[in-house]
Amino acid sequence: MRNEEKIMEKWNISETISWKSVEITGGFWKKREDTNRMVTLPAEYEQCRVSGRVDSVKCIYHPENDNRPRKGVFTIDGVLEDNMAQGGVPRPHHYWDSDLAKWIEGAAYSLYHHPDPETEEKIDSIVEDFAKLQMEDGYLNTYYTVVEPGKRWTNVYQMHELYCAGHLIEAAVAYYEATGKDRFLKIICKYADYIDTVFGPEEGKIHGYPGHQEIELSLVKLYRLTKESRYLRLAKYFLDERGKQPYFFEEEAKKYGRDVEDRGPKGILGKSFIAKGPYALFQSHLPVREQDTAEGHAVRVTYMACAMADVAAETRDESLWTACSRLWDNVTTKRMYVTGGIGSQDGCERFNFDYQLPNEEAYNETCASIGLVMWANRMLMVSPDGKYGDIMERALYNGVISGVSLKGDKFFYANHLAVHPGVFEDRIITNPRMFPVRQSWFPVSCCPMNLARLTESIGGYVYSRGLSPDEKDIIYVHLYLENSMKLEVQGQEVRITQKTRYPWDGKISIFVETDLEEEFTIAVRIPGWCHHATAKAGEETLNTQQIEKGYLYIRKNWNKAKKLELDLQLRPFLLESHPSVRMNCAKAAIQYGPLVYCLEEADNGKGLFDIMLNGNCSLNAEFDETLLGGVCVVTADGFRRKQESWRGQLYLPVQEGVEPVRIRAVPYYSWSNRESGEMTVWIGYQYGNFKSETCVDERKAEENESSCI
Ligand code: FUB
Ligand code: ZN
Repeated sequence: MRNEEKIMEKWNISETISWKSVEITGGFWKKREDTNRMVTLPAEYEQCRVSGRVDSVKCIYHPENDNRPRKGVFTIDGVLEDNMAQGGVPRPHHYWDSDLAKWIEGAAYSLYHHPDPETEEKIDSIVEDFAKLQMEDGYLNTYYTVVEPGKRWTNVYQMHELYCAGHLIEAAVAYYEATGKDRFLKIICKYADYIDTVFGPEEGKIHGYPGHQEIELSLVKLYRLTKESRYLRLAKYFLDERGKQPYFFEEEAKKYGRDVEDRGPKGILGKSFIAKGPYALFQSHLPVREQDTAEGHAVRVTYMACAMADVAAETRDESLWTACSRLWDNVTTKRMYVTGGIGSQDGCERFNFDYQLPNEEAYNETCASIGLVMWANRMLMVSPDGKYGDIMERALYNGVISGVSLKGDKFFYANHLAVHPGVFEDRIITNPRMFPVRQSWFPVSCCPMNLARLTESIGGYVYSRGLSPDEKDIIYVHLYLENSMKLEVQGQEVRITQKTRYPWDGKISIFVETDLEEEFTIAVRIPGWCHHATAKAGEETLNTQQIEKGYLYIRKNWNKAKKLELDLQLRPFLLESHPSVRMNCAKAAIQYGPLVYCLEEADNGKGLFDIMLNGNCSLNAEFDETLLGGVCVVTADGFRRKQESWRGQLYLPVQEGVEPVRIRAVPYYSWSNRESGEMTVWIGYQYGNFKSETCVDERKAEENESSCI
């Protein structure tokens, strides 16, 4: 066997089954998709219109007519708020193009299964504005055309030109795939071709890379669509160039006379802000292949890792894949919340050191969890391993969809794991993206649009197709949701339909319709949380012990078997954190299937942080269709200290004595859809047993008073 064949043999790459082939037909995700299409996307468009984003592409802003103050180069929430408040023509922000692009992308996905001329017209009109905005040479960026003309590529470090370009590319690919119309795609290819003439290893080009990753993964998408190898080459170049010395960001700053130590208006940016090395905030402290911990801005890490996995898959690049897997392991075993939230630190929206996962202050940008889902999906394509599928599902059902209200028009940017409204009322948390209740919009509104595009393309995360060693098809099922999917296997049509009430019920029926008489494999993910699963193919009961890396492989003539029935036993259970997560010591969280639960004041009254469960408590799950759009409520017997027995004291000697309470927990994603109040995911937990009888009432008041601290 030749060497390269040996290397190829190691790779077991699958291909995604496009969102186009998968129609969501009912259940949990149909509701979400419908709300997304009918409420979220229109609400977001309206916000983009009112805030000036839609019109910004029309070039109606003229700097010479604008006397409003500028607040430094790195202008975020404050400047955007001023922009809105002061009236006049809004000054386009340097990443508004990306907001519009993400909206177009989400809306484009919706058009395929739900054609809607009005939405299509809105997209076409923005596309026409972009067409007019585009320069002769292909350059396309609103900010640098109307706000700072003549300064393109002078601050690739901070000003998001390549980031915006990446989102435009993703939008154009989606719109082309959804409608077959190629106008936007042609505009975007011209831009990508131009970018390829500007950046690269050749003499005379900029030897640089973006401050905010995104273009890399989008270039791989464009390559996969067009088969133009220069797009893949450029994606790889951006990855390879990152972290080389001398640092590009420093060279660029020097070239344009900026202070390399400038930390921006909030004092949190700059070369040396985090300890891991220069530019670690932007994952540029080391070449990507040498990075072994996830440092800095969380969304950037995920987008970079998506591209690393994609490029590794396309080019069979082992060291890139190894580095990507190392980052994955670091994030998911040491730096991720139980909800799949990542990036615990609000300053710079970044990762913290291992196990630093505070609950009230948790930042957990919705976009970062979305990035984690995208990353997990790409990991699955390179290596079908349930550890990726499990995290994809965890993030999706918890940290991602918590980002939008059940009605679809309010959003979380930061996703806390515990909330006490007083912390916000007293302005202890003042970050303009952190709130105790969902908001209609944010000056920086990356998250709402990101959520919309993910929800609308959820079908693309359900399946993939791989090959067995004897070259027979394997259809992987990564997610369980009601849908109908069509594909070709060995030249014949196969339709796969899922029927299920998942995540409320673990029974999943997968119907296979085909005339194909040859065997092929369906591989279903048995989630890591599932301790007991049964499966039947046709009438044959399968051995669910024979799981390979989280998947049960079932090879059959599916024309004969016709149906696969899976029963993933769902029961609520308690889980704890690694002992090094000090914030969660002596605490447990409730999980039911893929859903993480929380306590809300609306169900349990005030003082959630004093509630305790113990090892003997039995958890009960019951579906309540009238609550929060229909959810399983988990109840259990717990304990809490009696507030009234404290008689105005702050500290008292420890006493055994608590009152019993019946706790009611709801899925984390559904919290904050009723009156505002306290919330906690982690609940006090006693490993031993309490004496359940209350005894505080029997204490003598004098005793209390004499011994209080
Ligand atoms: O900078 C562009 C986007 O806005 C980032 O991905 C988010 O974290 C927010 O800063
Ligand atoms: Zn965001």
